[in-house]
Amino acid sequence: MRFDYAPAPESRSIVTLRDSYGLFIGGEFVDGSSAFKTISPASEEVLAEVTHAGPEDVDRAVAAARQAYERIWSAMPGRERGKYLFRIARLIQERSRELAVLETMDNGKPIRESRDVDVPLAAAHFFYHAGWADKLGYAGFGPSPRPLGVVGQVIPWNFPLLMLAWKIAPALACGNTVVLKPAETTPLTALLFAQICQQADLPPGVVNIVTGDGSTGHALVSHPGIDKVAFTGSTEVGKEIARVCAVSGKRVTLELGGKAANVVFDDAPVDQAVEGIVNGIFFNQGHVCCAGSRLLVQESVADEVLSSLKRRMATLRLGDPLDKNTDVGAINSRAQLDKITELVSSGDDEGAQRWSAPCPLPDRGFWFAPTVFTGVSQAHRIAREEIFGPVLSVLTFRTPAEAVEKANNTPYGLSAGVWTEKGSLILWMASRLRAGVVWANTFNRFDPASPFGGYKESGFGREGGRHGLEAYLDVFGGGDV
Ligand code: TAP
Repeated sequence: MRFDYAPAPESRSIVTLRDSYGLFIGGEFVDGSSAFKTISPASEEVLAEVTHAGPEDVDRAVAAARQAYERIWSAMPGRERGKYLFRIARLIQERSRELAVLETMDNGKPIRESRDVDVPLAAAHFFYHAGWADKLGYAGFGPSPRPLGVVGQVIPWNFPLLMLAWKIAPALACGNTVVLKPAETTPLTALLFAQICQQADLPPGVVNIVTGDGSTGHALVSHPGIDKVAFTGSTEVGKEIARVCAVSGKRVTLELGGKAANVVFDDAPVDQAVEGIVNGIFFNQGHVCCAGSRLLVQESVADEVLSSLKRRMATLRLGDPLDKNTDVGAINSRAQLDKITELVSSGDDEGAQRWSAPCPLPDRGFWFAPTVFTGVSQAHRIAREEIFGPVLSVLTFRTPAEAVEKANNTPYGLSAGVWTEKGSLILWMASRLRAGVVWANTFNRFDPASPFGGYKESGFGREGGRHGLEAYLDVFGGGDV
């Protein structure tokens, strides 16, 4: 029997959108050189006009961050810094509904995900790092590790507020000040976060937000007044940033792309594994760096797993991201939709078999149905390149050794999943998979206390946990350690 869901839209009334937003520099919203529009990817409606920061605006932001670093923040006792972080965390919680609705409007992700994942995790990152602010001397980096200075941070559009929290919380806890550039298509929650900084009475200049496109990001990472660059985004741009920062003396951490293998053995409980596969690739429309975009399934259970998977995919509800029943929201931009479409056509051309969930797509906005490819070989582009969309490539294997070889046959190394009842096999696999995170019988689990980061072309440096603090501290003897 089929049950239809009545629409359950979350109200937009909690969000007060301004017509236009300035740059957040020195604790105030200020005008910049030019402007661009940010739209809802689900409806293509213009949401607001946002300022494009040029090099002179970035210069102003870096100067404000430097002043705040030297006059206030670096000298403030950790205990006091921690109070500001706690206050920000509490404000994120208090304004969580507003943040979730705004994130969904600007990004296109289902409200269920922004409400239950993005915003609570963003608050958790501030709470967690608030706890570290006065305990840095006990983190294993010497008795009194020093901050680095002014940090330039550039983030992508897939988890706008959460990536901001991953960047800003540890930087501030360690005594640095920041200039952050959100992605061009998703600036609005960063600008609401700027209002939260005002509400928390954060000293002016400790956090600065410069909106714009890749040229703003370039102006920021190449600015001589920056001591450290923290970047999350594509491997292509990460490589360019590494070149720009080479021999500049800047510290750099890069969190880049991925092409994770989700490995299902024949003893795994099929229903549980299918939920994990669906969560691994269709969560956030597959716009996830650590998405389980390559399913490696043991040959003896491949047919059973695939037919269960298709049955489950057919029940996914795609549509209005503000509807609380929606599982799959909008693709974030026309450009991303074009990229997904092009890679999917390459899968057709190279001979893989495509199957898409039979869900109707809305007329307006950017949409792509959850899709699975079988008959995929390791040479196919859909098995090698990051699609960053709701598209799964399925390969099979016979032995654990073959699974490891295929899983590691990628230039990336961000994450992997293993599904089996045998603990010994999990440990055997985890020690051989070249991936920063290996999930066992689950997928896409995040915790601020757990370090996250990649091998190979997925970047270097870790975010989160005690390890993540190292990226924001002078642990190599430049300070009074
Ligand atoms: P990118 O195109 O690399 O953009 C990331 C950020 O860099 C955006 O703010 C972008 O600005 C900016 N940017 C573009 N060109 C730049 C340049 N030359 N110099 C400095 N900054 C520049 O990535 P994306 O498409 O937004 O995000 C998707 C990618 O992020 C995927 O590859 C995904 O795997 C990766 N990602 C990785 C992680 C981790 S933790 N490893 C987490 C999330 C996402 P505009 O937006 O204005 O172009």
